[in-house]
Order: sequence, then C-alpha cells, then structure tokens
Amino acid sequence: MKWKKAFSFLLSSSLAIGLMAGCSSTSTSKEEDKDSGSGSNVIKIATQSPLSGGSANIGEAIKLGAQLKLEEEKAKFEKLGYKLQLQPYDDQGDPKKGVSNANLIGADKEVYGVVGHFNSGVAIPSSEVYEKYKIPMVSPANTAVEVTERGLKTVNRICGRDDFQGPAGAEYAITKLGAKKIFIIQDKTAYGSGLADAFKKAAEDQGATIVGYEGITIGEKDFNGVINQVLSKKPDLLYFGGLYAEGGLIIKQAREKGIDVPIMGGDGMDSSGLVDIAGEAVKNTFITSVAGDSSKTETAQQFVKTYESKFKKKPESFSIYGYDSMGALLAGIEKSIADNGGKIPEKEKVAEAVRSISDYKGALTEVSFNDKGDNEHAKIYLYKFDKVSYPAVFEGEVSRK
Ligand code: ABU
Repeated sequence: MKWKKAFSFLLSSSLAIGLMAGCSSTSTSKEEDKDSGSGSNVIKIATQSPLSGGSANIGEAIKLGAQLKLEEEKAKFEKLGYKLQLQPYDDQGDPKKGVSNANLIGADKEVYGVVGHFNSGVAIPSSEVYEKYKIPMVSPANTAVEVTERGLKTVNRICGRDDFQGPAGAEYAITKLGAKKIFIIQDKTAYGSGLADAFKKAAEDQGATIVGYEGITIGEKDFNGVINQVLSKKPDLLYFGGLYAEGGLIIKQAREKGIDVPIMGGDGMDSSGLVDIAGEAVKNTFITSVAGDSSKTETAQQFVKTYESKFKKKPESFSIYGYDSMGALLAGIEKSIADNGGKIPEKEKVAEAVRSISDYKGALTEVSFNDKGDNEHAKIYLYKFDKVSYPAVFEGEVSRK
C-alpha cells in the first residue's frame, strides 16, 4: 500500500492486515413467500440513515445522494417496465430503531434493496433482518470489520474497513506527525472502539507508546474529566475513535484547556458538523476517511453541481457515497432483471446479482465486491483541517493495489 498525492510512503507489511423517517409498510408476507417476487412492477429501495440525532447531517447527506441517483435511473427502469420508488427511513443512529425499520422493510414485498446505514452499530443488527428477508444492502459508510465478517450474503459496502483505516491513520501519525506518545479516547461503539483498537495496535507495532486509553459515551457534552487525564499524560497526539458530535466537543474543550498537539480521528468526524461544533479549535486536526474528495474527478464535480442545484446545500463527503451505493445496488438489480429474461427474479437472486457487481464506475468510486461484500477498490484518504472550513484539505490517499 502507498500513500499518494502530497506524500508517499509504504504502509509496513505488518499493518497490511485485514481487507486490503420512519416509513410504514404494507403487507406481512408468509414465511414461504419471503423470497418471492412481489408480483408488482414497483421496485422500492429503502434508505436507512440517521435523519435525526447527533449524526443527522451525514444521515441526510446519504439519503439525498441515494435519492439523486434513484431519480436519475427512473427513466431507464421505466423502459424495462419497472417503477422505482425511494422509501427513506430514519434509523436515528439507534440499533433498536434500525432493527424495527428493518422489519418493516422486510415485510414489504416491493423493497428490493437498502442503501444504508451510517452507524456500524446499527447496520450490524439491522442487516441480520435483511439477510432473513434476502434483501441486499449496500452501505456507503459502515467501516466496522464485523459488518462483512459474518458471512452474510446480502451485506455489501463500498467504503473501506477499520482494519485498513486504523493502521493507515497510525502510519501517518507516526511517520508524518512524529507522534511517539499517544492518548486514545473512543466512544465505546462497534465503530469507535474497533477503529481505536486497530489504530492502537498499529501504533504500538510501530513503536509508539499509548499513554492513555479511555471511553466516553455518545451524547455526553462535558469531557473535562477525560481531558484532564490527557493533560496529565502530556501526549504528543490525541486520537479519537468516534463521531463528529462528540469529537467536535472534545476538540473544542481540549483546546480550551491548552492542548495544542495534533488531534486525529477517523471518518466518523468527516462532516461539516465537526467544524460547526469545534469552530476555530478544529485547526491542527487530522482525519482519515473512507470518503474521497469530490473535487478530484469530473463526474464527482458534476455530482456536486447537480446536488447543490437540486438540494440548495453543499454535499457532505458521504453524499456521493450514498449516490454510488444506490448506483451499485441498481446496477445489480438491473443485471438480475436482464439475467431473468426481463422479469425481476426472487430476492435471493437479486442479492446474488448485487454481490457479483464488478468494476462498477460510480461518480467517484469504483466498486467490485469480493466474496464477503467488501469493495476491492476501497481507499483510505487523509485530510487536514488547517482552517475553519469543510471539507478539510486533502493530504493523500492509500490503496491496497
Ligand atoms: N464509518 C462511519 C462512522 C460510522 C460507523 O461506521 O459506525
């Protein structure tokens, strides 16, 4: 693996482990009917993302990106004899709500796919339900290793994993930022703890000392207790495994207490919300992300123009991942229809066609799912916040190829 662009170095081989609104529904199907076609010409695609709560701006971005792609594909499916419909659900970033929505999705015979989720801790239990109903899921953002390590045939993601993201961050922290003494905070979720642990192991393997490792709770607002612990350990880098709502407050409160060392985190902090919360304090913050820079390709630039014109707002980094997840999902559905003589097959066959997607060219991403549902083309990107604006400055990327 090589960091590219502004800097370039090899990830050590020891680090190159792992992979490279609450809608209602209609009928409840009988057990034997769960994998049969709906008998209608309506193809519904559900989105599940947090449309309320601390991660709502990313959740909305994923939904809007997916909506844009579905609307662009409507005419093509109309010619095939099918009517595409978007069915957005608000999972609230809450595993219970995600599972409850997933059961509504599973009971709706016209739903043939899901774009979602944002939170791995919501995707993991919700996707057990999609698997039961044989409904393919394509995730734009779930990075926890477990998401695709359970052998589920319906679960896919276009983004990278935390056993790639964590080591990539550690490599950058140590070789580029000179970190030797690192304090780690994580939010005790499947994502936050998994990412922090992957970062920690890689950092230790490269000789850094972890001078503190503490957990916080989602929804907390006052981090002075843990920040006092950071102060007492005098680290030369503070790492946070978690989301922008808590991350923004930790950055702000740490700077208020005089902590001026680099602060680093992962893709859960890749949001304009981080800048809104942290303000000036965001400077000297670094993030790895599984989301690429939308200014880099002509197709992504066109996506940004269309998105801004349609929704009257700037996209988040994950908007285009919602768009490309919908694109890959619909490409699989289209293939399943073609393979079945123009008729949409039972959902199991649709899920197989989605898993078989290879070299799909999205607006920013390229997608080939491996046998676990991971994207072989996924990359990790590094961004630096050196001013109070979003997105942050692109510093480089690392891929496994
Ligand atoms: N990877 C984005 C942060 C959310 C999550 O995976 O849980």
